[in-house]
Amino acid sequence: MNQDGRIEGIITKGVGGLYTVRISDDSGVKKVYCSVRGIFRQKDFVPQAGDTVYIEESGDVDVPYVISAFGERRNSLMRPPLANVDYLLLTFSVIEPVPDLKLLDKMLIISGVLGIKPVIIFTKSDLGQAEAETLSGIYKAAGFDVMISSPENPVFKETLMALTGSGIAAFAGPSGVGKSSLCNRILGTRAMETNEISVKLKRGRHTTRHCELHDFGDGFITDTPGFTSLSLFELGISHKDVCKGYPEIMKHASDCRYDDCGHVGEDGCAVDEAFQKCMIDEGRMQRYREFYKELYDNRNNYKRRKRK
Ligand SMILES: Nc1nc2c(ncn2[C@@H]2O[C@H](COP(=O)(O)OP(=O)(O)OP(=O)(O)O)[C@@H](O)[C@H]2O)c(=O)[nH]1
Ligand SMILES: [Mg+2]
Ligand SMILES: [Zn+2]
Repeated sequence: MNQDGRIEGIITKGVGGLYTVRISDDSGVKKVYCSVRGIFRQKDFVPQAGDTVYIEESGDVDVPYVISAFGERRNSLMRPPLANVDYLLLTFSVIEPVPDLKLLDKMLIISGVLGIKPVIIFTKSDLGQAEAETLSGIYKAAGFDVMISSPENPVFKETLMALTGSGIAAFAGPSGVGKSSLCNRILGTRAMETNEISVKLKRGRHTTRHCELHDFGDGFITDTPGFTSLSLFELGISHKDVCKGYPEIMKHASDCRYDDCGHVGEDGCAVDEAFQKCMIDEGRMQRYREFYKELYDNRNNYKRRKRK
């Protein structure tokens, strides 16, 4: 408890304006239900799982506490909807659904911009061992931590725990890739309903709708709802930030002739030179250039519209 009588906690789940907050006091760790003071609703501020909060007794038997203050956020994500994320477990199946590498690269850019450590997990290697190995090779060579998972050889709890330490780790990725299945195995529960894919829709009935932080080692892990689209422009990401998702490009950037080189065909570009020598994967390079050009054009169109 703080001097002013407030108790510090962390939101582990929020549904319909009611929040579960994990607190620890002399009697140990417990989870309590909380509402949130009206002032935060008026400000259009949306509390998220992962938020540090300060709570007070409300006097209401059904919802015994109220959140009266929030700690500063290190970061906040819309997809998945979470705050203070330390690790994103970017989960993509190698087959069914086929991996959307543009989405994966966008998530890597966002991780880089927000200072979140990404860990890539390619699932369903039982359906495509060769595909899993190819993809894993590409992303490992780029400089990322990559794991391969199948029902027979899932990602081990201990391996993941050693990586994520005391932080907040969140699964993220498209629907139907196996996030909930893996989360259940790691936590040893059936807490997350999994999504049995219907053959026709290739979408399941038990698609995840909420985030909920579960104790994991000294930190937390959460399953999250799947998503299929993401706009870097709408998230305010600049063309200059795209390289933050491409460590293999950043590695060469300091050798480019111009300090502000965009690595999109300039003279004396050391990244292009490395690419010509096959030191950078072709697909990754193409996606980098596509995002860079798209964001550069969007910015200029936006400026032009503002001038009118
Ligand atoms: N063959 C195979 N199937 C898997 C694997 N992992 C999960 N599945 C199946 O894929 C389907 C979707 O799994 P979920 O865990 O519900 O997927 P999800 O990513 O949580 O989906 P959303 O909640 O909609 O985002 C289920 O039928 C799982 O049994 C895997 O490694 N191999
Ligand atoms: Mg799920
Ligand atoms: Zn360059």
